[in-house]
Amino acid sequence: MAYRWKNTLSDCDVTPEAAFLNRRQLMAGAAAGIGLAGVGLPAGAQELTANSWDEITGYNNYYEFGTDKADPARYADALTTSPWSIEIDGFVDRPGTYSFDQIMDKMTVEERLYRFRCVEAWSMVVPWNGFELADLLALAGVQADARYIAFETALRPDEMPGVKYPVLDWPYVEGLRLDEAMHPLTIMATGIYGRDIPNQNGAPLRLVVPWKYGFKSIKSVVRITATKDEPPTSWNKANAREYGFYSNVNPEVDHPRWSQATERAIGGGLFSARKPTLMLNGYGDEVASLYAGMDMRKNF
Ligand SMILES: Nc1nc2c(c(=O)[nH]1)N[C@H]1C(S)=C(S)[C@@H](COP(=O)(O)O)O[C@H]1N2
Ligand SMILES: [Mo]
Repeated sequence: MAYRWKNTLSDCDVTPEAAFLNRRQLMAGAAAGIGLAGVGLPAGAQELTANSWDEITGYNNYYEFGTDKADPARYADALTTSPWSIEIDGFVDRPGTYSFDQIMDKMTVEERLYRFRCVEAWSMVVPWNGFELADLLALAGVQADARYIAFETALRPDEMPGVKYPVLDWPYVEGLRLDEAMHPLTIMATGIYGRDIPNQNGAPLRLVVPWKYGFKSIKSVVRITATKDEPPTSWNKANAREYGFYSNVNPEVDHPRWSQATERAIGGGLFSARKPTLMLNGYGDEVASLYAGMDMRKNF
């Protein structure tokens, strides 16, 4: 992998996990509740143990490269991630093509240790590096008329062996309500363990919305559009009965074909027992107010 962009850690190239963990230990001595990632570290976050680099980068969903969990790690190397640019359009003051480097010059990259819960009922804990989506949206200047943000993944048949199969209606698209997109927990991830994010995890930058099922966290984003209407989303288009627009993690609303009450924590060997799934994936204190008065069963 080319180290085209340095994330926050400088000493991580050799032993990223060790460097990260040492740093976390140092930070643990600092006053709890402030500093490090600020709002990005909810109460109890210090108790989270990150999954290993190998787990995070070896067990993936990125259907453009195949539907097996090992396919992205096998095939995503073919994706050209440099140069990269994002088209930002729709209801914004400064629409246009923003190069990845141009964006990174302006953004503040920080560490965010987040729970990650796939709708398939497995989970990991990932030490992302990234910046707040709100800061990128501010660069483009979202207009008062906008109510949603739509996202699109690159579509490169020459580089993506999976897109010859009509598993989804390519390109992969996703969307958030504007207030969800602007929430400080919502980031664009550019790294993991202080290293550039690997292709299989969505290089060079992907959305991460930690209180929603993993499929909302769209990878390798090439277009961001501010819209008035709720944008179409890939899994909803594929099966509207099973996958809604909101897709908030909710142990009380089962998938039509399986329970969402518990999850299988990837890794951990003997200790990889199922654990209870938390409402809004444990981020309720931060985001429950976004859904006040909304029926989470209807708006699943
Ligand atoms: N473009 C694109 N983005 C995607 C997907 C995909 O297939 N294509 N899979 C989603 C799903 S179902 C999950 S669980 C997460 C997986 O992210 P990870 O491989 O980094 O764990 O990516 C999401 N983003
Ligand atoms: Mo997923």
